[in-house]
Amino acid sequence: MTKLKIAAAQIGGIQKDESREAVVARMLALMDEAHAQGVQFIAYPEMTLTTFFPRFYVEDRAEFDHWFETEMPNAATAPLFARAKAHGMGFTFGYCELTPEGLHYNTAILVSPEGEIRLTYRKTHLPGHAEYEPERSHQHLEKRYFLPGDTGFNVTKMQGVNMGLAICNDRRWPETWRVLGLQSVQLVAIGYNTPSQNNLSKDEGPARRIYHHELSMCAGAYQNSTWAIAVAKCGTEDGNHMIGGSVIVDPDGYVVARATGEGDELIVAEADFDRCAFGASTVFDFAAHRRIEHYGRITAQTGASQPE
Ligand code: ING
Repeated sequence: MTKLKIAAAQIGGIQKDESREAVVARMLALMDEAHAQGVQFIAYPEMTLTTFFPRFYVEDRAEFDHWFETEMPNAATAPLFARAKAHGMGFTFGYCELTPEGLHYNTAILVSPEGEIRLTYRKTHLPGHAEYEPERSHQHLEKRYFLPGDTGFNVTKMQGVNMGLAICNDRRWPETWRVLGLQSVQLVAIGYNTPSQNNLSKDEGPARRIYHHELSMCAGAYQNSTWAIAVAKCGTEDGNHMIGGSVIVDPDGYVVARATGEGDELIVAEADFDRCAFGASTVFDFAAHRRIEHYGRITAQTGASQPE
């Protein structure tokens, strides 16, 4: 019987001029609150340490290198590692990574209760665009500031649970979930920063954004018999609004916990990971039911072809 008390630590807006130390203090407050409730694993959002700066255009990308971490842990985040170790808590959070080779990634790490970085994941699916596009109501320049990740989707056994990571837009792609599912994942943690307005369509506002966010999370969890945590950085950052809606989803695709606000907020659930086994051994028994001889297009094609 493997059970863990798991939590999503939703983070409200981080303003451009807010220091990493101030953000880490907010993260520590949620970690302490989680510990008081017996939480054993806590997930923080994508790019937890800084404002969502890909909304801003800058000609010389090097001007934005100050949003990136060149080592991890570092002075600003060491208190987080120390507190988690003191609490015996596993955790994950996202940050912007600048490697010694000068490569920029949108990264998330999985850290064991002993303080060991067990997974480094670099965001695969970068939404938006790389150049300034005036026709958009706001910019979304992740393709300008980050490289597509080079890690792929991996699973590691931590605290007795097969855990995997993804980041934000990744949750919208079934490939993300299935590659993790094919590694027997039991808990997928996904941080996100999702603008509440589509920058090319006035028809797509917060309600539809929340719907598609939950649809993606519930379908992914159900179709791969896994628990899932989606944790937002949300609310307003320098006048720009992002949806909240952090959720914890069970292996049947049901939301078992949901954030109610758009600020710093902890949501908690008791996860019984033995519940993954039923789906994985019946309707989603991959070995018994999948027919890979018919799936070739998924890795042979990037874009869609047209019928004759
Ligand atoms: N944000 C958004 C996300 O995928 C987005 C961007 C929203 C793309 C809605 C497509 C549709 O949640 C990030 N950071 O990926």
